[in-house]
Parts: sequence; structure tokens; C-alpha cells
Amino acid sequence: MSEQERRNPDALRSWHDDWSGLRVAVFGLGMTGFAVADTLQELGANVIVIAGRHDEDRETILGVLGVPVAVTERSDEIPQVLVDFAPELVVTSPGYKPTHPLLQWVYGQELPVWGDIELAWRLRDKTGTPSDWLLVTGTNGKTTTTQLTAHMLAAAGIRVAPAGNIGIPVLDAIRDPEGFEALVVEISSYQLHHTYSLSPIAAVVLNIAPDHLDWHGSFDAYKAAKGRAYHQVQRACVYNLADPETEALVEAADVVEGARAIGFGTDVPSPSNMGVVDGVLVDRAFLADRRNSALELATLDELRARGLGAKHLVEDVLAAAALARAYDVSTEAIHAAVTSFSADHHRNELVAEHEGVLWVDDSKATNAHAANASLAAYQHVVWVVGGLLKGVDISPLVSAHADRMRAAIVIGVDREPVVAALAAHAPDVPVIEIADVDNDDVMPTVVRHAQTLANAGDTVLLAPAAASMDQFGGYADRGAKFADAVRAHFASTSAPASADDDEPTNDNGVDLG
Ligand code: UMA
Repeated sequence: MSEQERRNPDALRSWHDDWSGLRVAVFGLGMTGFAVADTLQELGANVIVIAGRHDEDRETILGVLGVPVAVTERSDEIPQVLVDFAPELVVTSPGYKPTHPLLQWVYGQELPVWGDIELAWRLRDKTGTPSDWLLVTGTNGKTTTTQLTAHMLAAAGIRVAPAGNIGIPVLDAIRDPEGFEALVVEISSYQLHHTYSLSPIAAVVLNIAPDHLDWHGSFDAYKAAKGRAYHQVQRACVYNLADPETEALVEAADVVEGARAIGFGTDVPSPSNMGVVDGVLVDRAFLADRRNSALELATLDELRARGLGAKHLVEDVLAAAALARAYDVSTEAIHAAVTSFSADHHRNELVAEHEGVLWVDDSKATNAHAANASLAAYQHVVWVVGGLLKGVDISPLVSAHADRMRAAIVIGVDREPVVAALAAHAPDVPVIEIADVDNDDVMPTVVRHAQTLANAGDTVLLAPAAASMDQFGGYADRGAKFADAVRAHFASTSAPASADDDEPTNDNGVDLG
């Protein structure tokens, strides 16, 4: 098929445009690939799915819909069926690295490559008026901030849904029969890499630390992807006052005329920022007289009562409030949302307290940056660490917290660099390596060792600074297995305290709930 016979899909910018017959190759058959193929099929496009793994259920459904699926055994092979199909557009799943041979082939063909979120942006007018979008990205805190923001908009009576990397493909939200006025889209760096035309009402990059370097190739490339969140923002680019990298991304962004930069942080805010004054979270950005006054949002005590007292969670609340305020949500609605919010499991969740030792599941700490915030919240820890390191050097994290470590228990496939970092930067800390153990026995073994290493006043902290897929079904599975193992271990001796009992705090007064 020659170049001339290709349609230009860039002209397609609405659900109601004519997508029929457009030849689209969809890469991946996970959550994303399925939602993309299903949507495009509904629009009458000519779709083929290329995937590296079988998924029986999804293949069956697509078979019924008449969408062909080609599962390729070898990732370095360009399937002939794809070449013959001569796609006019490729929509790729976020798991495919740009260096993946399939994408390399596509780039060589000079074909447009969109992510599912680019497609969803163009289709967001399915039920009539296009939904407004608020974007949330960052290395850590994305999911909590996305949930908080959606909760704030809902408290203001706006029909809103959280979507995206949080685990709900945006295309699923777009195709809700009733439609949504607003979507709060958690967007990962992978997803941002293939977005071009998004123009959100507001966006936040919560923080930036090296992560996913194996996917992006370098820290600079990762930062560049994150910076795309601010592209064409209409009203507010929200950034972290404690993280100059985020401000630099705002400065470099090409935004809609009139869009403002709004900083958030836990110090007293200057005009145009969100911050904390005498134990009260305040908005000094979205009011007329910001030189002389500020609007109260909630108190730190109210946050603590909801398990949101730790510094990084206060920051998430401020960031969410900035997005909501940019969307004209009232301070009353924000207050109502914050005081009724429940954080998810596996985020600094207290699993048990036994003989003065706290057992905490922060399995969501899948990278060094998140583990850093977690380790900083406890005085003395037996640290359960390791998994898939994703190409990140863990040494700075070890050296920053060596003095709080009672011991380290190292799990996962990438144990060697963790053990080496501990030997180099925490030479006095006892290290136990969990090797040659079935995946189901990892956490019971961890718990047995941890109990012998922890003293009263210590915290056994699962904050692995690594992804989980080497030994577990995901961070939630890893956290659940840890919690189950802790409970099983103590079941015979005494009943563990639940996280709902008297709200324990660490020596710094930070809530663990
Ligand atoms: N595949 C291959 N080879 C590859 C990569 C993918 O064959 O090299 C194919 C396989 O068919 C596989 C499918 O692609 O079954 C999986 O696609 P995917 O890895 O893109 O995952 P999805 O199921 O589509 O889920 C994705 C996000 N996953 C990733 O970015 C890895 C989910 O984020 C997201 O919730 C979902 O889309 C809906 O938007 C998860 C995640 O781990 C939670 N995100 C990372 C993070 O938060 O750190 C970025």
C-alpha cells in the first residue's frame, strides 16, 4: 500500500467524525488494547490487534466482534499480517517501550502512533458536550491525588470519574452511557509519551524522581514525558514548590494564553500558591485579594483524622485542591471531600501492632522516591525491600536512611544491587536475603525473620522501592500477601490490632492510618 493511500487520522477529532474503514493496528491486549479495539470497532474502523501474549477472554469477545487478533511468539518479529494490513494509524498500549521492535518498525514507516489517552481525548464528546479534563502525573502520589480530586469535584455536585493509569482505561469512562462532565485522568509517563493534542483545564506534576528509566531510556526522556502534562493547559499548571524540576517543566510548557502557574507546599504560601498556615491548609491562589488574605480549606487535624497527616499526603491534598479550585470547586466542597476521604489499601497501611512493633504495608512504594517518603516517616525500621528495580540505583536511598535501619530483608530477583548498596552504605545493618523460596513462601519467610529482628518501638516496613511482578501479581497482591503472613504469624499468639484501633503515631507524630 503506498503512502498516498493513507488517510490522515489527525483530522479525526470527534466521536462523531467518520472513523469508518480507518485501518488501525492496536498494540497490546491488556486493559488498554482491549478498550481501544472495542471502541474503534464500535466506530466502524478496520481494526487489527497485535499482542505478545494470549488473553483467552478478550480474544473470544473480539472474535465475536469480528476483530482479528494476532499473537506473536517473538517480540523481534514484525508479523506479516501487520505488514499486509498496512495500517494508517497505530494505537499502542503503555507497556510497549519505544525501543520495542514493533514500534521501531512503525516509526520507520512514519505512521502516526497514539496512546489510548490521545484517542480518548479526541472521542470525549461522545455524549454531546466534551468532558473537561484534569490531569495528574508525577513519580508518586498520583493515585491518591486523582482520587482526592475526583472526590472534591463530586462533593461539588459535578458528574466526575477518575480514570487512566489508576486502572480504568479512559476510553471506558468516555463510553459511559450518561457521560461525565469532568474526568480526573491519572496519566503515567508511558501514556504521556504518546499524547499530542490534550488541552486539560489544569494539570499537576506532583514530583519527579528517577523511575521507569528502562522504558524511557534516560531521566531526561522521562522528565520530558512528564512535562507533556502541562502542554496546552487552559487554566492552571500546578507544581510542587519543593521540587524545582516540576517548576522547570511549567516554565518550559506551551500553555493556553492566560493559564497560571500555581505552586503547592507545606510552608506558608506566597500569593498564587497553596500551603499551610498555623495548622490550616489554605488557598492563596484562587481569590481576588490574594495579597492580603487566604481561603481556609481544612485543618491538619482533620487530615490526620482521615489518615492524611503525613507530609507527602498533605502535599497530595493541596495539589488536588489546586486542581479542584482551578475548576471552580468551592472551598466548602473541598472541605467536605477531605473530611470524608478514605485512602486506599497498601499505602502506609498499619497491618498489625504486636508487642510494641508496628507492621506497616506500603507495598505501593514501588520506586525509591516513594520508599524515601515512607522510610522518612518512621524512627527505626526493619526494612523489607526489593523486587524489580527497573534500572534505578538504590544507593542514595540506602545511604539517606542507613541510620534508621535495624535490619534489611531483601526479596525479589534484583537482590544483588540492593545487597551491594546495603553493604556499601549501611555496613552495620544486618541483612537477610530471601533466596530459593517459592513465591508463596516469600512473605511468611520475611515475617519470621522480621519478628526476630524487630524490637519494641520499631516498625517492620514493607516499602520495597521496586516493582512486584517478579514474585507477585502486582503491588496489591504483594501487600496482601505481606498482611496475610503477618496476621497468620500472630494468629496463634494474640489478635493483632486493626488499623482502626487507636490511631498510632510515630515519634514524629505522623499518622500511620
Ligand atoms: N505487551 C506485549 N509486549 C510488551 C508490552 C505489552 O506483548 O512489551 C502486550 C501484551 O498483550 C499484554 C499487554 O500488552 O497483555 C499489556 O499492556 P500494558 O502493559 O500496556 O498494560 P494494560 O493492561 O493495558 O494496563 C495499562 C497500564 N499498564 C502499564 O502502563 C504497564 C496500567 O497501569 C493502567 O492502569 C491501564 O493501562 C489503564 O490505563 C498499571 C501500571 O503499572 C497500573 N502503570 C505504571 C505505574 O503506575 O508505575 C506506569
